[in-house]
Amino acid sequence: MADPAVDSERFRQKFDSFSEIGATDAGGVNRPALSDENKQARDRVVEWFEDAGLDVTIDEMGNIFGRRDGEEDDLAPVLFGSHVDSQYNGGRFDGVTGVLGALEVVEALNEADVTTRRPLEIVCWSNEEGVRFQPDMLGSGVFCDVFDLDYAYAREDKDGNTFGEELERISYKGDAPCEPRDIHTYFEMHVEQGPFLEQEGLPVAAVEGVFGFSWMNVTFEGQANHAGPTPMNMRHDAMVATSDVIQAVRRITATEGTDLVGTVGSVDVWPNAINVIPETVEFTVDFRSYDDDAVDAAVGRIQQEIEWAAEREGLDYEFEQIMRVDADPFHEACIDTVVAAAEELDHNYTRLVSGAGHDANYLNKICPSSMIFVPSVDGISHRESEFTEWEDIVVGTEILLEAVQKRAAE
Ligand code: HGY
Ligand code: MN
Ligand code: MN
Repeated sequence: MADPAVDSERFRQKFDSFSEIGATDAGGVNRPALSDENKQARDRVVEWFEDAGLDVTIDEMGNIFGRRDGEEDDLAPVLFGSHVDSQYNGGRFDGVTGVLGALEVVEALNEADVTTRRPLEIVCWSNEEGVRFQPDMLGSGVFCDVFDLDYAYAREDKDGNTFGEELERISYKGDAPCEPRDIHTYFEMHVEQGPFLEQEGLPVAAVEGVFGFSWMNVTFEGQANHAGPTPMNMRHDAMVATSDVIQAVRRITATEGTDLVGTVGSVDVWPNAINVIPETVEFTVDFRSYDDDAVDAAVGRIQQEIEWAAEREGLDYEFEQIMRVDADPFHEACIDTVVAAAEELDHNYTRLVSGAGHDANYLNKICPSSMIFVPSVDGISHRESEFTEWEDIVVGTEILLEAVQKRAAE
């Protein structure tokens, strides 16, 4: 009997047809969590999981699991997968590479008629991106007891729709409990979303851990007034305070820690009119670092900057830290399994830390976990032009196949 092998053509046909769901004209995808396009993607995942002979379960958070029996079925499974929700006008490789890569691993084992000692489960997590419903990694976060179900169901998008309502609307509010259970190992293959693999000319990385990060929401409340007659010393301009804080984010990243990054990615202005002094500005702040002390120091400093900016402008303000996930090294034995797989398959590799958050951040709290990265062309992600060379995805999937078999034999 032949060894299980990745079938590049079979995998690529699936990947290319999956990329047509919610496709944008510029070559990306628009499949935000629980949207109609996300439902179409989910339906396709369920269809393909079933076609591969998997026993499909949907849990209370809409996480989709496909189970493949092992010889000793009562042993804790090896779990592997990622997500298919996307950014608004995001890339078609983010998340999907890991879900369809996991499916290809199952197809390869099916084709070779191999039954692993431990059962296998592949998974598609809900709301990893956190753009429509904050915070991100919500489905895996409830699964790992980081968030409770009621909190998750109550999260609202900008139109006031709740996560629970939208999950019901797309018929993915499953019955299976979404809670921690005994998992032997979690693997996640994902595009790097940064420049390092391409710069090193390498096809794959064993991921050693993920940055810690903080997501914050800030609202400044000033006074709308006419942009013409209102003297400058009588203004309470929420936009001026916001611009002070945005500059402070950049200053803090230059002076706290060594790998700290900071972003103000979303700004909503009211009434948002050319001749009206902005009354309300609501914006987000995202700080990340592999050094949690640097993240905490940055959060403390930006809170102070927010207070000072409000005082200067005579504004009220609200500050909320909506999520804080710690920097976590992955499990050494799992990292070593990925390295051993790369070496056995004779692929050059490196070891990297992830600046992007992943569901593996949370799985790492309940079971030994690690990740496999494949390169992002020009280091681009969260943009429609996100791209990864197909042969790199095949290399990553071959390593995932090998690593899964190793851990499933333990
Ligand atoms: O924000 C992140 O790093 C991930 O895309 N949710
Ligand atoms: Mn992702
Ligand atoms: Mn992403």
